[in-house]
Amino acid sequence: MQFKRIALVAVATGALALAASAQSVLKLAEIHPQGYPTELADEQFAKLVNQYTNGKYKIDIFPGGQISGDEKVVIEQVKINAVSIARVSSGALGGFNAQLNVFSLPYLFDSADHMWNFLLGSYGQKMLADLEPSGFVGLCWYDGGARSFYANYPLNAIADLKGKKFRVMPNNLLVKMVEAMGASAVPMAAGQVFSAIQTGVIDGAENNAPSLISFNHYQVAKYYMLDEHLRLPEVLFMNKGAWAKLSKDDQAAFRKAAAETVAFQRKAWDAYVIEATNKIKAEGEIIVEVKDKTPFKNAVKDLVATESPAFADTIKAIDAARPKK
Ligand code: BDP
Repeated sequence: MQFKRIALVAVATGALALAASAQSVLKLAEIHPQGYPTELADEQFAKLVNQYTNGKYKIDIFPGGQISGDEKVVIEQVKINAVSIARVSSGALGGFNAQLNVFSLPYLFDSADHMWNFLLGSYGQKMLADLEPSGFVGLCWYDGGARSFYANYPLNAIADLKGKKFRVMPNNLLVKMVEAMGASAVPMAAGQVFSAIQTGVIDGAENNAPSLISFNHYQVAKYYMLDEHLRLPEVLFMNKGAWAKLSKDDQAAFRKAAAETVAFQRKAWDAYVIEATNKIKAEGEIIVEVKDKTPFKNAVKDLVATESPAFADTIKAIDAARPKK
């Protein structure tokens, strides 16, 4: 009798251990804090993966730059599978997968619709698949809006950039872009920008309105000039080895989950851009609309002409995705 009970307990404990080991936990890195549109999409992705794999996979999100405030470091962590999944800017991932640098060409897309026509089309999806030689599996694109300059001194026109120092993501094309516009570029991790502006190491940076809030930059840079020089899509991607360990069914579940978060993120993004813009205005941010972007486009014309041939096929597909007027 006693023996039987022990045997039963042993069986039950074994089953529990099996259940525990059957659930795999994957880490996901996100530089933005909880509630930011990409972070909400990460959460949605985690929820759907769990649901579609019947609880087999749990994704633990590390938001707010907990893994690192430097996306280059985050990507290196994904490369060695210390973290299996991350959401980063294509501006940062371009350092590991050169085809993505096309997005670092200023004024590439006319609008968000143009960008999404391209990203959701066959070429945009192929670019995700082409992350593979870099050791990654591209899961989906997210919206990162348009990036514009902001500074701790008044910005009204391109001439105001002259001789000033602006932070860019560590990426050569972005350095050249800022230089073509007349300023000096200081490549730096996102996590260092707040104190660099505060201490006067740099005069400003460039980003979308939501990031002015998530990184608190609106507190140290009160002038924001909406020249909208870049649309850098965000990318959700995974370590290739971790992906290869998933069964075919689980891979399909991950893909389905990622695909379903895209519309969710875009909706959250559009709503948050308005909310973020209103919030920084209420906090005293001086926002200047740029009615005529021609001087900005002219300043980068030669740079775009020099750099474009390296992305000829992609640019052809981007031109073809331009919405008909
Ligand atoms: C934000 C992106 C974030 C980048 C950041 C940056 O969402 O992934 O790290 O820009 O400028 O717009 O580094």
